[in-house]
Amino acid sequence: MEALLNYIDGELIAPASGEYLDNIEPATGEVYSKIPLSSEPDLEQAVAAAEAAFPAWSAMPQEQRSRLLIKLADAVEAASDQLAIAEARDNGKAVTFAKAVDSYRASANIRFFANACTQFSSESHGMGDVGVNYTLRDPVGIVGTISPWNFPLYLFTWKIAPALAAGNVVIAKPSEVTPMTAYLFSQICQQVGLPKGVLNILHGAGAQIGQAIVEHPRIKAISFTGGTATGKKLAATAAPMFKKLSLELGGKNPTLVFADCDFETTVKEVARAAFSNQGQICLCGSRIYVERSIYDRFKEAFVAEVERIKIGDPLDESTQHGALVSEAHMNKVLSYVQLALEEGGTLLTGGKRRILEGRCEQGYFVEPTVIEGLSLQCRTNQEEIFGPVCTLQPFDTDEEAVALANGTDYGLATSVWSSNVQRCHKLSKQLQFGIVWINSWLLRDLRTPFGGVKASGVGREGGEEALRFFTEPKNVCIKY
Ligand code: TXE
Repeated sequence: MEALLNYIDGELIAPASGEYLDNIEPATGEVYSKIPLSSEPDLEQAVAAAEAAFPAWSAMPQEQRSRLLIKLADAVEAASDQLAIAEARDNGKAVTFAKAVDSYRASANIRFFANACTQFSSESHGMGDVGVNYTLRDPVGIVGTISPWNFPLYLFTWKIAPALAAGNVVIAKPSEVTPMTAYLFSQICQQVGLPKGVLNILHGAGAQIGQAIVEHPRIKAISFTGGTATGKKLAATAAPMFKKLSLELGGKNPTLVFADCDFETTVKEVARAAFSNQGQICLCGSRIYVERSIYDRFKEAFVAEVERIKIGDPLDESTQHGALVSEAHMNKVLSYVQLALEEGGTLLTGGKRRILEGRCEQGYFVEPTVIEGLSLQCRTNQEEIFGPVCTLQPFDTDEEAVALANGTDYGLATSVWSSNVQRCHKLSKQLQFGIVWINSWLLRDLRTPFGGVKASGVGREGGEEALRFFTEPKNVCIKY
C-alpha cells in the first residue's frame, strides 16, 4: 500500500516517528494509502530547512520568483486531470466537479499570486514641506499554513501561493483527512525545481503536528482555514505569542429569495448553493428564506430540482453528488437530520444515507436533504452542519429577511435573489457578512477580499489582502 511522504528541504521523506495514519477512500470505506504521522523532529527539520532557504528566496528578484511560480502553476495545470481524479478518490467529491473547481483553482491560485506580486506596491505619505513617509513591505519570514479537507489542493494553494509570492518560506499542513493532492503537489514542486526548503509539507494529525506548527516560536504567522472550534484553539495559542493570524472559519449562510427574482434561475442556483460539494463548502447557503407569496411555488420547484441531483460513484463523470468526506462526518450530518426532526422540522426530501451498488456499497453517501418548519433559534438553524442539509422558511418583509439572515453567530457569506436594484443595495449594507452575492453564488474574482465576520473568522485573504497579511509593513519617515 502506498505510503505518502513529507516534503522537507526539497526531499520526500518518511516521518521521524515511522508511524502512519490510515487514508480512507470515502466512496468505498476502504483504506487505500498511509499518511505520515509527523511530530516535533520533522517540524524542527522543516524549520531549519525553511530558515536556510529564506535569505535567498526573499532576496530573489520579484520577476524571477514570479517566473518560478508561473512554472509551478503551468505544471499543476498540466497535471489537472490526474489531480482531479486523486481529489475525487481522496475526498469523495464528484470528479467532474473536482476538474471544474478544485483543479482549475489550484493552478489559478498560483498563477494569480505569481502575477499579483509583481504589481504589489506600498504607500507613501507626504507631509508637505516637512518630510515624507514611505512604507516598506518585507516578507514575514517562516509562515505556517493549515488547511482543511473540503477543497484540499484548492485551499492549500490559496495560502501557500501568496505566502511564497511575497517572499516568505512556508511550512504547510494539509488536512489528514485528504492528504493525497498535497503529496502529488510536492512531487510537482520537485519537478519544476522549486528551491529546497522554500516550501515544506508536513502531514499528520491536527492536534499533534498542526498544534506544534502554531506553537513554534520561529513561525511568525499562521493562515488557517477550518472549523470555528479549531480556530478558537489556534487563536488561544497564537495570540499570546503575538503571531499574525488569519482565520477563515465556518458559516451558516442565509439565502434570501424575493418574489421578484428570476424564478427559474433562482431555483437552480439556490440548489447549487446548498448542495455543491455535498454541502461541504463554508460558503454553502443552508438557510433558505423565501418571501411568503412565492413560498409554496418555490418549495415545489426547489424540491423537484434537488431530487434531480444525481448521486453516484465520484469517479463516474456523470455523478453530481458524491460521498461525504468520512464516516464520522456522515454520522454527524445524519445526527443533525435526526435533531431537525426532534426540533419539529418536516422532511421534504432526502434525510437518509444512500447505499449504492458495486464498488461504492460501503461509501458515505447522504441524500440531498430539505427540511421546513423550523425556527431560527433551533440548533439546526444555528449550528454549522457542513453537509447536504438545508432548511426552508418563509418571510414577509425585507426587515424580517435581514433579521433572519443576521440571526446566527456566523457571518461568512449570503446571497440575495431579487430584481429590485434598490433593495439589493440596501440589504447589502445591512447584512452582517464578509461576502454578499447578488443574484449569484460563488462567483469569484481572486482580487476581492475573502473572509467573514463574527464567528466566521478574523482577517481577509485574496488579492492584496493576502499579500498584506504575508508582509510586515515598516514606516520609514524622512525629515527634509
Ligand atoms: O476541521 P478542523 P474538521 C468545519 C465543519 C466541520 C468542522 C470540523 O463544520 O464539520 O469544521 O471539521 C487542523 N492545531 N469545517 O475536524 O479540525 C487539521 O488537521 C492546529 C469548516 O475536519 O478545523 C486540518 O488540517 N491545527 C471548514 C485543519 O486544522 C489543527 C472546512 C482543519 O481541521 C488543530 C473544514 C490544532 N489544534 C471544516 N486541530 C471551512 N471553513 O471551510 C486540527 N487542526
